[in-house]
Order: sequence, then C-alpha cells, then structure tokens
Amino acid sequence: MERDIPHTLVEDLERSSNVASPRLDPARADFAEAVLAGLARKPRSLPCRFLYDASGSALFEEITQLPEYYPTRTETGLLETYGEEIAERMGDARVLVEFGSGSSRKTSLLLSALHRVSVYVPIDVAGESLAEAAEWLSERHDGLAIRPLVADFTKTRTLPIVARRPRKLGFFSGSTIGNLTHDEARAFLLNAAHLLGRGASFLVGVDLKKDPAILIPAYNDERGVTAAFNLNLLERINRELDGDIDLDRFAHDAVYDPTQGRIEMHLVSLASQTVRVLGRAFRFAKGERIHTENSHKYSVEEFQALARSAGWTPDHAWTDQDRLFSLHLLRLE
Ligand code: AVJ
Repeated sequence: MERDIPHTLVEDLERSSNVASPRLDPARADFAEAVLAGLARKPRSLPCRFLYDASGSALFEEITQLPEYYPTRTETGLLETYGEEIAERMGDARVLVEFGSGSSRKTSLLLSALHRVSVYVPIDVAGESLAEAAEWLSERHDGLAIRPLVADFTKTRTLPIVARRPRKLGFFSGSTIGNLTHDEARAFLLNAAHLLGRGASFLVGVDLKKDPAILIPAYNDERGVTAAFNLNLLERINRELDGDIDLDRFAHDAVYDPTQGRIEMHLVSLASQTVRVLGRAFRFAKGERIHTENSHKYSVEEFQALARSAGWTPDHAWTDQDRLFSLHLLRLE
C-alpha cells in the first residue's frame, strides 16, 4: 500500500539518509510523517505507538516490574487465581487469537488453562517481539501450532487458514485497550467481533478507575523508568529523523484527567527553545507540552457498556480484592 507522502518529505528523508543510494523505508516515512505533523500542530502530540521501538519495549518491560506499576502483576495474579474458572466460561474452542503480542507469561497461564486450544495466532506489528514470544511459548506448550501475524491488530480483517474455524477465543491483555480513545476502542471491538466471529469468547484486561494517588505514581515512578520510556521517543527522533533535541531540556510528566478518565503522558519543554527535525525548525515556549500517550481507565460498568455498544455481551468480570484491575469475558451471540 502506497502512502501519500508530500514530495518534500521524501526529499528530506533521502537527503538525511547516509546510504549511498537512498531508498525510502516505509516505517521511517510513517514515523517522519507523524512526527512532523505532530510537532507542527497545537497542542502538540505524537502517536503513542512510536514509543515502542526496541529500547522503548525494553523500558516498558522494566516498567512492568516496578513496585508502583500494579497492572501487570495484578492481571497476572487474576489469571493465576481464576484461570480454570475463566477457561471453563470461555468454552472448548480450538483457536486462540491474541491482540498484541503481550506478555508471554500471561498468555502461557491462559493457554495452560485452555486445554483444547491447538492453534494460537498472536497479532502484532512488532515482528521481532512476536517471534521471540512464539519461541518462548512453543517451548512450554507441546503440540501448539503457533501462527504469528505481523499486522496492525486494530485493522486485521483475515486470519491464517488454520485459524479459520468457528467459535474462536480472543485475548487482549495489559489494558492496552486503554491506549485507545472510546471511539477507537469501540472500532477495535467491532473489528475483533468480525475477526473472531459468532460464538466467540473474548477475554480483555482493563485497568480500573481508582484514586489518582495510586494512578499517578504508576506512571511517574521513583526510579524514573517511565520518564526514560517517554524521553526515549525524543531520542528515537534524534536517531532516526536527524533531530537535534536536547533531552535535558525536556521532562516527563504524567497527569490524570478525571473528565476523560485517563492518564496522559507528556513531555514538557524546560526552556524556550528551537528544535530541528529533518531540517525543519519547531519553536517551543518554556512549559509547552507534547502529549505522547493516553491510558484510559474504566469502571466495570463503563467497560461493559462500551463492549455492548460494539455488539459484545458481557459474560463475567473478575477483579482483585483491591479493585485495581479487571478481566472481562465478553461473548458474541
Ligand atoms: C502498555 C498501554 C498498557 O497504559 O499502562 C505504562 C503503557 N505507559 N507506563 C499503560 C505505559 C507508561 C501501558 N500500556
């Protein structure tokens, strides 16, 4: 699929490339287009998907181990405690589709409970982490056919032939759905319904609304790992798009917006400054922000209403004792 990129951007990319015969890398062009547009608009924002390059993914992995970051260990705990009950309710379908390659640990817990699953299809844009996860899981689940799909899981319309059986199971963990706005989340759930088909069961991990005194430290930890994760986006711009951004002149910030029910990550300019990316100049006032990620939180009822609006029937929701996190089982009638 050809992207419609302005000619000047193609020229900028080619000029800044140090390859003898410069060819336009579509992933880099996509990043370039998003960054130039995102830095030019007011308020400034960058799509969160660009946070997850190799170093960003490694930093996110580190975040999941932090004492302040409760979602990963709480969701894992729910799968450990309720795995059998979840599997019983999900039924005996043979195909499991996972949206986002996720954490293999959680997938493995679910697979261990879902005794009948013989085909596993993880969908993710990051081909390398998909391959790694597939290898890790194949060592632990004998006889499981793993068919990774390198694709944008919000738009995937077809599955590999071996997975085209009725009554599929879906898994979307980590509250990754929180990255999406409510409209985007509804569109995603509609697409997932199309992909999984009638009779499907869909297990979705969703972070719950809670006291901002718990939420904010989870996104602004003591050790500064989340700050490094956020600032890595600027480093990536410098590295891949010939940027000259001084990382010491930007700071990480995480705020909770109660009206939208979401954590927002921002990068704040610590000075009045001009930064250059692909030969273009962007002026920042001191205190000016770049919005880099959303993490929406839902009450159990709010998420059930959203699921219903996309055609899914809520079957059950499991939560931990402290009401930090929820696992929703949805069914498609
Ligand atoms: C991967 C989107 C689930 O929103 O909690 C964690 C991302 N960003 N800390 C989240 C994230 C900063 C994470 N998700």
